Amino acid sequence: MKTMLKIEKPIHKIADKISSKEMDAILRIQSCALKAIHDFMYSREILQLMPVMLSTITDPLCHSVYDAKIKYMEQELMLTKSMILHKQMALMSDSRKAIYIISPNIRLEKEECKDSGRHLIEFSQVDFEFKDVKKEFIKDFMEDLFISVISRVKEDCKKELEALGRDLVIPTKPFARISTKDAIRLGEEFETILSEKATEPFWLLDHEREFYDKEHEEKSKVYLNYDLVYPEGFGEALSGGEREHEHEKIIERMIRSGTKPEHYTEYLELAKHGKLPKTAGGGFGVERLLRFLTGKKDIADVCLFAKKPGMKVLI
Ligand code: ASN
Repeated sequence: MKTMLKIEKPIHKIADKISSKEMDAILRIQSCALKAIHDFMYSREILQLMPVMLSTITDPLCHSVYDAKIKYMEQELMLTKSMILHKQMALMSDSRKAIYIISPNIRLEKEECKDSGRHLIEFSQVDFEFKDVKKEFIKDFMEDLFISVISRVKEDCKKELEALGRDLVIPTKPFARISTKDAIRLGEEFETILSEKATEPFWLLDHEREFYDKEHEEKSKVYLNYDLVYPEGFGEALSGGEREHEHEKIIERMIRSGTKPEHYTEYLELAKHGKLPKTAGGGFGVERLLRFLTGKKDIADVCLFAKKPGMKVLI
């Protein structure tokens, strides 16, 4: 990897940010939002798991990033980009119906997205997965979760929101649903255009991501996927979908997307023996949620130790 890393701020400016009153307010809102998420998950009997951070496999992602690998003795291990495949495997037990993880992810993003305001090379997502449910169930679940988080923050963090000049609106269910097949008429930047116009969160549906996406039974190239998008230009909040679990279909999809099956030997072995359950789920970034809740333009402003693409890591 060529090193052309820039220094965003001198270390004393970073120290000012870390110790600021504004950061106190932001962290209090983060704490409140996480508590609301845990309470909601507990009330729905969703089991919390601990994160997987190293494995032989991880999410290949549908956009290109630098690989993050470490060598442990004779083995190369990947740092987790998302726990999607492990979430599916964690539901192999008959009695386990739903799980979630506050999952740290490493995605060594290309420099191009350094000014997006919403990319970090290290972040955490709230990653959840259910067995034997369809996409409508997940959307309904997520809408309830999102409304409960906003309501709690509005109620418990009045002082902090006021200090940040943020007025949060509690959205109404059901959120609007838009097929990406229709949205694409607005051009490549359809997500940004729609997000900037929107005053409430909405769903973008049907697009392709990776070999783990389930394809519509009758409509080819329509996938049972959903992205939740924040209003006011804050962009993508969550991505998720119903998952493919049948060996032959996974292989077919890997071949279609140029993914090498030999990199996923044990995972595919489980699929071949019919061990992979039928699941659906999604994940939303904690820092992106906090950026939305606090109304900050730059995601780095809501993190104590932000690591932005293309920037030198100082501490
Ligand atoms: N967590 C996402 C999902 O469950 C995957 C991702 O973040 N790439 O679909």
